[in-house]
Amino acid sequence: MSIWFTEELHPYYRKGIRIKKILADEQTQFQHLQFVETEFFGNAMILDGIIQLTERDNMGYHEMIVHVPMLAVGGPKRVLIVGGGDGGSLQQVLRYPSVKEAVVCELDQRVVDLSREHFATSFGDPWADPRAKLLVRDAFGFLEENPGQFDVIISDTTDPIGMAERLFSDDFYKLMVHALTPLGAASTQCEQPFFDTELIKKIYQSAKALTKNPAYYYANIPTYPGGGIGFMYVSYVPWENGLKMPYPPGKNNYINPEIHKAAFALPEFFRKELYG
Ligand code: SPD
Repeated sequence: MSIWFTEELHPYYRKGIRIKKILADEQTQFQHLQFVETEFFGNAMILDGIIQLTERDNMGYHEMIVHVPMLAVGGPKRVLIVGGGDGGSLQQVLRYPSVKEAVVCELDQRVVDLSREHFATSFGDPWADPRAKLLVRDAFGFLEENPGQFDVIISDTTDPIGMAERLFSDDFYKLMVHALTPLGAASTQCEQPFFDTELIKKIYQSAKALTKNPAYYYANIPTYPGGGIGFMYVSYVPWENGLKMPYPPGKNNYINPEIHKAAFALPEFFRKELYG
């Protein structure tokens, strides 16, 4: 079998990947969950018709969303991942020997179960690490119950549609910053400069009102709209602190010192929109 999957996140833009085989296709309590074997990108997870990750290009996303705040904080002990049921961010977090506990707050148990099965080649089984703790619940309540508890928070979410929309709100950013330790740092999935300029500006304003050194950075991921995605770094600690820190044990496939620094350089139209 060889079929094209076309993603239609935006009404004015489409992209496609060729699929060899459908590995799983089910309606969970929360969403339409699909795992497919693609022709070029390895296995991929699709939620409600939107590509979430592929084995071949997820490293740009997971290494950048994780290592930028982890390195900036230096020696983080307690880490929270909001969403992230596929295990990609967890795998990167657990590379740090300083981490004592990595909590993943994921709403959909089926995302975890099927990712363990279909991404085992890429991610191993990070859930088997005794430091990993899975909470199948909504993150809002958990953040509320845990003020000042986490050195790093990673908001590894879907797009701001339906139930995930709240994770892009001012209320969420307030709760997230409240759950950080004073010198902690957060990073959030923060969409695409061309397609989501107004949303990113709004989020930057929220982050600016809550911390001293927020900044937007970007990674190349060919299977996402526009070929990449950005992240909001949210902290009192400047992201540049991380440039001096050694990488954790294990192999990097995307981040290196040059990419780390360059990721914060923004195209002029967007830099002006965001920073004035
Ligand atoms: N438009 C696609 C955005 C996908 C963001 N979520 C990725 C989850 C990977 N852990």
